[in-house]
Amino acid sequence: MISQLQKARSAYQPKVPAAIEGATKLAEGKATQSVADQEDIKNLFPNTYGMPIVTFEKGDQEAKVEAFNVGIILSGGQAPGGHNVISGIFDGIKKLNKDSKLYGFLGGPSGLVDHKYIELTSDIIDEYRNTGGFDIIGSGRTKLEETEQFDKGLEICKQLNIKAVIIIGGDDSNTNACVLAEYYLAKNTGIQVIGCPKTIDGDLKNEMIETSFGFDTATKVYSEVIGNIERDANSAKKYWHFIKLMGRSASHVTLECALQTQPNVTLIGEEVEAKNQSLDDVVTYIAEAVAARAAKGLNFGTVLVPEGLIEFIPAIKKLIAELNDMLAANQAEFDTIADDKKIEYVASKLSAENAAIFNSLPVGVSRQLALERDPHGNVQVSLIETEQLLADMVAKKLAEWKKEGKFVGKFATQHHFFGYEGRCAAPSNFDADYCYSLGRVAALLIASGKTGYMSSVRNTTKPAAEWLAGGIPITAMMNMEKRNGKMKPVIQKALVKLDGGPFKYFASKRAEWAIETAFVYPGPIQYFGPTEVCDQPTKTLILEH
Ligand code: FBP
Repeated sequence: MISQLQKARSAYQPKVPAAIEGATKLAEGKATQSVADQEDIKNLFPNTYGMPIVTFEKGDQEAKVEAFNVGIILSGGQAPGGHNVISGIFDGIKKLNKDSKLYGFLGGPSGLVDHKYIELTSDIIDEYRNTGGFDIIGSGRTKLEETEQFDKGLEICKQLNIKAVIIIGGDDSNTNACVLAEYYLAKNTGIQVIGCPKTIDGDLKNEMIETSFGFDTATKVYSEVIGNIERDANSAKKYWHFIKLMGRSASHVTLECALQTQPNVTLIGEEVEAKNQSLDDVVTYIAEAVAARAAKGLNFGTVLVPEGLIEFIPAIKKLIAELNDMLAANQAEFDTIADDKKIEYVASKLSAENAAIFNSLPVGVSRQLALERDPHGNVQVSLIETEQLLADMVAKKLAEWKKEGKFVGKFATQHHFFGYEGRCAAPSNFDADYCYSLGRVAALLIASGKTGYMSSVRNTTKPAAEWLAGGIPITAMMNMEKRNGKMKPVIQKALVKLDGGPFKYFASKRAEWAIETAFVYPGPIQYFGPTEVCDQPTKTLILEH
């Protein structure tokens, strides 16, 4: 059974750039170079480096294209709109030749390696149009980086006569897509690899990729509930709500939600790092806002905390960097240590300075930092309860201030973490249109023989008909970074720019939002109704462009 909304929503026809509605022609721009470390990236990607940016323009007549088969992979965390990327690819390849076929590799990149797949037919695709989730084929976090994995992938592609693999993923997965494209090209396999920019975190973006899909919907869902909490806070007038928001590293989600809901305090990890703040500085900053409102009789408020905050605090960042190197160098020995002795072992291997910081952290936090990593080697920040940690530390500070007469109010807290709630929401009109268009463009890139490209749809603050469609060489987004103790080519992560429009606007308003009750209640995503209610892009996009 499906809900009434899903039923109505399945009939929605996503909007696409006018340029790709009918026949298209390809325009090639100038050669590109990587954002940094050009020599290293060029040496590592001799076949896919320097390719031009390409754009699809309105053409005169539909080119005759032979039927071709495509395999798709969903990689990493869920993001609203994944099903629309897939339906866009499906419609795109069928439009080029109705005998083309789409295969979905199951459970993420491992599906390619383990030869687990299904053919996606129109019956299946129709069930999933405009729905949230990645359940059509499932996702996973297996890292595609070994040549044996690539060769296993090649076997199944040959068996299914697959011309191209599309990897729908974040920065790490698209980096791997490029490595795979390079490998298949170097081996002359004839198999193309195309990437699509996915992540609710919003940190896979640059001049040519304006936003990653899912960010729009997820931040609208979080903003709806933050608004509801603000209204509750303003009604009951007795709690400070500490709300942690997903975004493993960058604080884009938190910043966007702040722009939408105008909470009292918003922490931005990138600023904490730039100002070289300690955990105590952050706690003092929050406590000052609480005390200032208390002085006006306002013993309630909202604090937004980005999930990645901990990693931006310079002292902790240094600690994590040493932990990464130390664990990479001592992995074999580390694996032999009994679980209850691991924390002690880690502390004994750190420099005195970092060991002192490590030992000063609450046990839950040090455990997370030292022991629990995802397959890409990232700290799993979503498991660290920063919102609770900060609320407790602010309470302690305010108790001291009370004794000194610096704080006159009451301080009671509630904690929330919003992340998973937004990752599978039914895509907003923006994400439904954007994702479907990304899929259609990916199909065109394949038909044009491109490999090592990411599907790109730009000009997204304008109506969809005016969006620009094309492809960006993935190598153009790369630089060298240390991962698991080694320098690796990776897509440069887009962090919040402190001199960018969204942060500057927020910074100009936050003093007022801290003291006043300037809350905004955005309400739920609207799928049907006036365009100014239903089709608004994020404030981040508007302020950036
Ligand atoms: P992607 O970068 O793969 O899109 O995932 C992002 C994210 O949603 C982060 O915001 C969060 O820290 C992480 O995934 C949680 O991962 P998991 O789903 O494995 O718990």
